[in-house]
Amino acid sequence: MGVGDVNGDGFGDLAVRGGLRPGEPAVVSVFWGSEAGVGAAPAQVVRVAATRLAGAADLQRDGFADLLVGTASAAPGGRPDAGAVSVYAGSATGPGASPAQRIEGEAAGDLLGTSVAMLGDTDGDGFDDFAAGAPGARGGAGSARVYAGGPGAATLRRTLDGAAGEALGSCVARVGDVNGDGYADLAVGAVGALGGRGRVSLYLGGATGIGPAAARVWDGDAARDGVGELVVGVGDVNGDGYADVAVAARGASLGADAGVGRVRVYAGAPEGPAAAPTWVLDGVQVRGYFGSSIARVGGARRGRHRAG
Ligand SMILES: [Ca+2]
Ligand SMILES: [Ca+2]
Ligand SMILES: [Ca+2]
Ligand SMILES: [Ca+2]
Repeated sequence: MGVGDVNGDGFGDLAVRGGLRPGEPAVVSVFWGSEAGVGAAPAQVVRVAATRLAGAADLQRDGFADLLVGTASAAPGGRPDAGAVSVYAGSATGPGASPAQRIEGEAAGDLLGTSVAMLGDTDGDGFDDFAAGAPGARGGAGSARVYAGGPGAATLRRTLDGAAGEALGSCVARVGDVNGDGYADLAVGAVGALGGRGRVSLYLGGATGIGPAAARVWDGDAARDGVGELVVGVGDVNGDGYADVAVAARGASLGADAGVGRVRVYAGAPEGPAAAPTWVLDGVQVRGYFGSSIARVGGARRGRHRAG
């Protein structure tokens, strides 16, 4: 995945996570970008039990992009599966072998780091902010946490708690600025909500950061649709200056056809995206699980607002 410019040389860099074997650390390899493209050999290798990666943000505004690594299986202080999130700070020599900051799950089974996302600047202070999901917290109600970047370590700014069984924080997503007010916004998935139908909640940024209440919720139609597993900020797909959001339902059935999958795209707008999708994309294959992965395809940023 592209992680921004980690070593500050003006070229975007790339981080690649290797496969996970039980009991063994995964390998995250960082490749420097250059005029000639991406180097063939990694410039730096970090061994961590990584489950999720996020990058392309500068938390301390020092000119170096930083890397987030979520490790839901970590056992800090002997608490199994409490999870952890590590911040690797970019520098002239790269992100360093050990994290600049490590945030640990509070209780066994919290699964903090199941999801991580750099958000951009949610409170307008010039420092990028990030979110991490702990879907196992509070007995499976789950929580999503927003951390504010700053000159030193990032600080916890907001905790969003799910209701019983919701597994809030199954995903957290960088969605950009969906309502064009200059503050980055956040989408959070809860795969267990509504008896397994799943829900995605959209929270708006503002002068005090991400708000405590969802501005919009999008509910799944049926159990096993998988709504809340994957939300992707797809940038501004219709060029109106407002960032747009894709919500996957990879398990969705179409009539009698099981597991075809569906992706709903909600267009950003001054009042935020609507309850109904702007575009609906359906898979074409039974058990094709359309929507298992969604990538933002880059393009020129036009329009009145910076959407990304
Ligand atoms: Ca930085
Ligand atoms: Ca900020
Ligand atoms: Ca906004
Ligand atoms: Ca748009």
